Amino acid sequence: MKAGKRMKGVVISKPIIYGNIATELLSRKTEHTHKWTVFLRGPNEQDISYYIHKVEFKLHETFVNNNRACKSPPYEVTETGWGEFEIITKVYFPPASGEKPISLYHMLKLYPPDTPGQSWPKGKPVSNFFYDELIFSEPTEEFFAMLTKGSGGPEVPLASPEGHAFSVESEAAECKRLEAAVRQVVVKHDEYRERAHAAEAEIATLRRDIAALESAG
Ligand code: SLL
Repeated sequence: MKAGKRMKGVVISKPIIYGNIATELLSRKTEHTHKWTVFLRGPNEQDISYYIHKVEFKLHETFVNNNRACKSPPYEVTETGWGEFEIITKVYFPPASGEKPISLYHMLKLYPPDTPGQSWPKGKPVSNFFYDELIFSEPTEEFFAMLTKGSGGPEVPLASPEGHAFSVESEAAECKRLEAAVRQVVVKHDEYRERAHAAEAEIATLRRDIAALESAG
């Protein structure tokens, strides 16, 4: 289908969460060590299928039928396996959108982070997922209508209740942390510049002393 007229100057962004959770298999019948799920979803668990045509998850070649397609939600694949690898998640949009598919790259994580002195509780799931935004620049009129239909609810939760890692509140907290880090960098930068000036002045004095000693000798 040929895509229709594009809307000049319009940009729409859609929040998403993608990544994986994994749990260690405590009783093993094969060489498989973990059960995992890789997923793409809305940050508020909301329906995102109204602007998505299909999602493909490309797994490692060691998996049977390693290209898994989901034509409807949930956009996820659950498997068991023994190793970590990069999963390519290809998101397709409706034909009327005229949009090319978008590829997201995710490293499947099975093992908990190294925390010296602390052991990871047996059976506790490991998770590795990210907040991102799909940006649609100058969508077609048809796609604009789909993108703005939605479910009407908030796309990103305001606060972070249990299980919601990403919210307007956590974004504001992250901004504050980044601002504090920038302020610290500026302070350190000034401090090092002053030290460099002092060292340069000292070098100049020492050079003068050497020159004076040499001419005296
Ligand atoms: C590694 N480079 O060596 C990675 C590859 C591949 C993981 C990991 C297959 C499971 C099955 C599976 O888990 N592959 O046999 O169905 O760690």
